[in-house]
Amino acid sequence: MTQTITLHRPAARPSPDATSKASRWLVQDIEALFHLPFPELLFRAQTVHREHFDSTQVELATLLSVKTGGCPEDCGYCPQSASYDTGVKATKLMALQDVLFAAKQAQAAGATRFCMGAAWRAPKDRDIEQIAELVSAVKGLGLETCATLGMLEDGHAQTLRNAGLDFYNHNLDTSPDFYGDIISTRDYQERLDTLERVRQAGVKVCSGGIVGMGESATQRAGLLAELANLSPYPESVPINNLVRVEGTPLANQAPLDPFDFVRTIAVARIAMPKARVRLSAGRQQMGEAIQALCFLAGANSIFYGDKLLVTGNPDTQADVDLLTRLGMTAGQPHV
Ligand code: SAM
Ligand code: DTB
Ligand code: SF4
Repeated sequence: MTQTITLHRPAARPSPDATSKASRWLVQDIEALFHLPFPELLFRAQTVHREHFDSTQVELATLLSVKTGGCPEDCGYCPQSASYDTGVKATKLMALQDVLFAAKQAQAAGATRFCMGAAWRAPKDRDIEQIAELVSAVKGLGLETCATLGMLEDGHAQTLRNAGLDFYNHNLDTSPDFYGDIISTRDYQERLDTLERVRQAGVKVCSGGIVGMGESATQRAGLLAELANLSPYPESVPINNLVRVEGTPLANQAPLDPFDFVRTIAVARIAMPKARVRLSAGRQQMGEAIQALCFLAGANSIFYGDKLLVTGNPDTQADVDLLTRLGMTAGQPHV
C-alpha cells in the first residue's frame, strides 16, 4: 500500500535563512510528518541530517546546576520548584573555583560544551555579574559556554555575551495551548521575549521543550512549529522526555510511547535541519536501543555527565561505551 501525504506548506523547506512569513510551518504540516510511517519518517530525517552534518558525530554537553532549588516558579515538571515537596535542597550560587573544577573535569571527560543552570525565575543584576564571571572563566578553558537562568531583562544578555557566552538556553517547553496546564507563574510571551533579547544580543539560542507531559500529538507538533517558526530557528534544540519526579504534579504521568519520542526527534531534525538537536533529559529511563534510534532520527547532541541538574543521567563511561558500540564519535557537529 502506498500512502500519499500532502504537506500544506510552501515548496521550499523553511531554513534559518528563509525567514519570511511565507515559509512558516503550519502545525498541521508538522503533524503530518508525525503520522508518516516510521521508516519513511526516519529516512527523511536521516536525509536532512546528512545534508548538513556528519551523521556519526555527537556533541557532548555537560550540565552543572550552579544554583539549585527554591525556585518561585510553579513549572509542573520541575523538581526545583519551591511549590513542590521533592526533597531538593535550595543552595546559594556556587563559588567560582568549584564551577571551574567541574568544568575542567567535564572537559577532561570529553565534553565540548558546558551549560550552567540556575533555578531562578529571573536573575538580578548582581546575579548576572556573578554568572558573567563564571562564563568568562569557563570560556577561558576553551569550552563552549551555555547558561540557563530564567527570564532575562534588557542588558543581561549583552553582559553575558561580553563575558563569552555562546548559547543561552530557555525552553518554550510545550505548545502555547497546553502551556497553561503546566505553568501558571510565567506566560508564553515572556519566554518568547527572553529569546528575542538573547537573539538581539548576538548570543546563540538554545530552545526546545519537554514531551510526555500529557500533551496531545497535535500539541507536540505545536511545540515544534513554534520552535521552527522562530526567526531564525534556534541553533540548538533540546528535546527532553519528562523525568517524572516524586512530589511534582506530573509524578504519575503515563510515559510517552518511546517511538513517539523518536518521532519527535525526527520531526525536529526535518523542521530545523541545521540545528543541533539534543537528546536531552530522560535518557537514563530510555534504554540504549531507543537512544540509538534517536541518533538515527537525527539527534546529534546529548547531555553528558552523571547528573542532569538534580536528577540522574547515564554514567559517562556508559555513554562512551554506547558511542563506541555504535561506531560514533564525540565532536562538535557544525554545518
Ligand atoms: N530556571 C530556568 C528556566 O526555567 O528557564 C533554567 C533551568 S530549567 C530546570 C531548564 C529546563 O529544564 C526547563 O525549561 C525544562 O524544559 C527542563 N526540565 C526541568 N525539569 C524537567 C524534568 N523533570 N524532565 C524533563 N525536563 C525538565
Ligand atoms: C534542557 O532543555 N534540559 C536540561 C537543560 N536544558 C537545563 C535540564 C533537564 C532537567 C531535568 C531534571 C533535573 O535534573 O532537574
Ligand atoms: Fe524554576 Fe526553571 Fe524549574 Fe521552572 S523549570 S521551576 S523556572 S528551575
